[in-house]
Amino acid sequence: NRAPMPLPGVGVVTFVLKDKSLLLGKRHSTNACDFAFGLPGGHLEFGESFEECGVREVKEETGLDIENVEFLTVTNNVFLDDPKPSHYVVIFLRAVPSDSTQAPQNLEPEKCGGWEWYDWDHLPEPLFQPLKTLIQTGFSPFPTNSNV
Ligand code: 8DG
Ligand code: MG
Ligand code: MG
Repeated sequence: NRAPMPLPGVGVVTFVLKDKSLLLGKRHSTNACDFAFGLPGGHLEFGESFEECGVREVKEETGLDIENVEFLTVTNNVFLDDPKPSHYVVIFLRAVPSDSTQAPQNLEPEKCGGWEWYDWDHLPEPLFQPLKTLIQTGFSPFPTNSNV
């Protein structure tokens, strides 16, 4: 008669790339005065492809339309010691804005303090932990032989 084991969640997040910049949002955490910079993204819905989920979440959270959506990598993020323990398999995608002049909008102000383009060489701090961990491995979301 034990409680069922929780299952890991699946998150899909997207590096939206513009020149040498990427889109980051200031996430509010459960602790009201706490925040971290994260990518647009959310939970994979039943029946969705990774790309469909990435396009949908970027649109819902920022209003931006994206294209050239590509899978980059996947990480396993286990945070058992957090106040609210979590386990997410996170799919990282990259994409470019369909219209590079379109400005991001903060469509979920209860979750996010706003979206901005940040230069890859001057990323804001603190980064959301799973993103920080990935970047610390030397990972770059930019295509190797081009400026996006
Ligand atoms: P939804 O209801 O819109 O589906 O979900 P959401 O409220 O937008 O979920 P989210 O927290 O933005 O993303 C789901 C999980 O993905 C998040 O709790 C943990 C994981 N995740 C990472 N790294 C990142 C990241 O850089 N950005 C986002 N948005 N989520 C991330 O592990
Ligand atoms: Mg989200
Ligand atoms: Mg969302």
